[in-house]
Amino acid sequence: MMTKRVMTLMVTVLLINLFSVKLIANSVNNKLAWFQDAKFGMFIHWGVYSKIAGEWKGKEGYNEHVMLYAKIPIVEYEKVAKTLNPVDFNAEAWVLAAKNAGMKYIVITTKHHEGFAMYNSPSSPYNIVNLTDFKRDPVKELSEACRKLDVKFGVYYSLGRDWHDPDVPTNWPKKAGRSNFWDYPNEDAKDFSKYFERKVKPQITELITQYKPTIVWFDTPELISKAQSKELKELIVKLDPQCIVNERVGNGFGDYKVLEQKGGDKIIPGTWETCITMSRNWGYVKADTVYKSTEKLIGLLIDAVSKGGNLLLNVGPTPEGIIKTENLSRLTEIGNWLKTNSEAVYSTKPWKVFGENADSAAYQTQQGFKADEKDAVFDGTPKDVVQDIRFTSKGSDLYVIARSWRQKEVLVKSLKTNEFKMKSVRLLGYKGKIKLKQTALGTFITIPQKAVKSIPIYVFKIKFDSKK
Ligand code: FHN
Repeated sequence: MMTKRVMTLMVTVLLINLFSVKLIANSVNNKLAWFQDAKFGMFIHWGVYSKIAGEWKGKEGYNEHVMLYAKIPIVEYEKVAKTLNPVDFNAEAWVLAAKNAGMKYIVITTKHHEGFAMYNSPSSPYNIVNLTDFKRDPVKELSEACRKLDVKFGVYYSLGRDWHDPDVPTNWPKKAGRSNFWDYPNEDAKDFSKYFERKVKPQITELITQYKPTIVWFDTPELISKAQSKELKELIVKLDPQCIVNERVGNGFGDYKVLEQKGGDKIIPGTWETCITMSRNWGYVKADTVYKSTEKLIGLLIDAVSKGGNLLLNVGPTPEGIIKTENLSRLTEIGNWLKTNSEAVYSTKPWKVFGENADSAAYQTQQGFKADEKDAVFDGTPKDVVQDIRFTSKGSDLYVIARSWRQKEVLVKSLKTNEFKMKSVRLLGYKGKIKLKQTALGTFITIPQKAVKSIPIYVFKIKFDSKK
């Protein structure tokens, strides 16, 4: 028979455990709060592959995976690495481009699958400061520019692929599918733990201690063990408890989910981000001319936010350190759109539904509807610029976002007379009165002719009298 004292002790221990779990959960939520409000960031893919620019020995069609697809021997790839010299690199210019676009954070590739460190890595001499004539540390300069301009700074790190290291086996999409089997043919001899101890832990430690990132963005964690993911996450938390880690640290130890080259198809609970290219590739590819329109890019941002997520939009700077005009012009236009409409994006939450998609009838009868966007084969993002509606909310206010709307009238089926009594409706960026008619079908909102924009994405802010 358990004594009263033992039972009291057990209940106390249980309560302490419950309280500490709640504390940990709260601390994770607190450190994610800025990220959940930020909604929009810049992804930068920049490495030796940028110098190769998609063309190797006269053959085109490559991208940041060129070392793998062209089976470039390490000794040859190192020769290219030595020539990297981004003389036009200007960290503040990059950060200003992001900030002016309305982006709140930047994540840069500090080591992609090629294994080359784009920063001063004391633990690995295969890095830009040590090996090239550039001699400067671009990651240091970017982190300092971010701090100066109040943009959060994040580091991307390729965890389960490193084509410069002899001990990185892979299993995607099959055994050795993403390994360096041309320099290191014996896949079974590769010991991930040696790479993990020799390169991963020292480089993550130096990245955090040298640059104090607020995000560690891991990639391709395919063969990392649960214990290693846990050890890596604990190492980061120990070095900086405020640093957030994406789910690609592996085995469920991340702080937030990642989608890639696609949007969610529903409201996704928890904290998440989708990363999407502005053109066809992540890294700079000379022949890449397939850029998404600004209308499409804003549509992708709105779609992610309406489902509770962030958009990490990618640019691939040139080997000289320039963000291309095609990127900069779109970033400026996105920033201009956000100057008018940002209250419908930042610090918002999903509404009861994420939106209303164009029904096929309405879709077919669109006058002057823009032809399908010809997107890159590599992208999973929707191929069309579709006229539809997305919702975001802030407190009791509702934002109705009519995307790619080319008709005079917007029908919001979710706002039927018998469900909501509206106190006010206004079109962001337009001072005049908005005409609307509430019916049992939904609410018809007229877009004033004077308010028609070249980028037809309109935000109506609705305040409610009271919900019935
Ligand atoms: O193979 C990489 C790819 O090059 C790029 O870095 C993307 C970005 O999320 N991640 C991997 C593909 O999932």
